[in-house]
Amino acid sequence: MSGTTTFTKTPDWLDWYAGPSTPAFRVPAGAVDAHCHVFGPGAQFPFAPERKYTPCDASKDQLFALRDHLGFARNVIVQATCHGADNRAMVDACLASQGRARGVATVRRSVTDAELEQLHAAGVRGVRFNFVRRLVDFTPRDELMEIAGRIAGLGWHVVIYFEAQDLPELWDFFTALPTTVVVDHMGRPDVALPIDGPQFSLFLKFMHEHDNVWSKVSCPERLSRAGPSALGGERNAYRDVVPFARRVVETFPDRVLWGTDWPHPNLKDHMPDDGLLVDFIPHIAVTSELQRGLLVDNPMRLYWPEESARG
Ligand code: 0GY
Repeated sequence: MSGTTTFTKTPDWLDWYAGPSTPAFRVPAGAVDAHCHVFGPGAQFPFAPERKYTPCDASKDQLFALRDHLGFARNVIVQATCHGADNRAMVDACLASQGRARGVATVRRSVTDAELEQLHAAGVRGVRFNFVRRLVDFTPRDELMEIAGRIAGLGWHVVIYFEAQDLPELWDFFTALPTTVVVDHMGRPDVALPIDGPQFSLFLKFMHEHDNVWSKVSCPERLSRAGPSALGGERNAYRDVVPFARRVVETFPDRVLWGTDWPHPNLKDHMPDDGLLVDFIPHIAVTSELQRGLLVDNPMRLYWPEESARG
């Protein structure tokens, strides 16, 4: 027996977009793609038994090729739920990056201090707590709070992923976290609702009242109802998400991050052209100063503080 497991993708799963276009927008020198993943390859890094989906392979070399094609300098590789708390694929990518990737891990209460230190040495700077029910099983809050207390000592932060309708119920837990807290994809607002309505206002209040809370203004392709259709030939996709992301960028310019979300797990309707996603950036960060904060200064402060001018 070779011991190698082969995996079959979840039905209807769309592979990542091969041959992405060259963005019209040139990201500033030193830009960081602060939300992306690696999947396997499954033959080398098997997917976790408890996963809720089986992805296509998306290797570190393919991620680094995309980084270079889009003009980014660095990546933050976020542990995807299909790998559970087995961080080996993410760690392997960080170690191979020659210092150009940091990681966000998933750990369980049973993780040892030595394992946390190993993750730190590999480039991990945060843990991800996922509250999206289609992606993970429930983890008791006391377990998560215990992990947060332990990783706080390493100077790490907590990345949280949740759906907008769950913020009220999660508020007390989130606001008790002892670290910097980074929200994935603006807390997944329903962009068909008014930007000044109760749902998005609660998210803005969350950031206003807690200056340890940051947000990724990522994933327009997940949030959009309008989809990727371009207006008049302009590279102007996902325009219904623009007011939401722009509001967050302009209100909290020092606490925002941006990422491709490559290889875009769980998309079944359309797979974005990552070049078009980069061209979303100047619509939400409309000055070069905002763009520099979003793409360089903020992620450097969080993930490479030792190299950051403002660290
Ligand atoms: C994302 C979004 C999703 C999936 C995951 O770890 C994951 O499986 O994050 C999703 O399905 O919405 O940020 O990649």
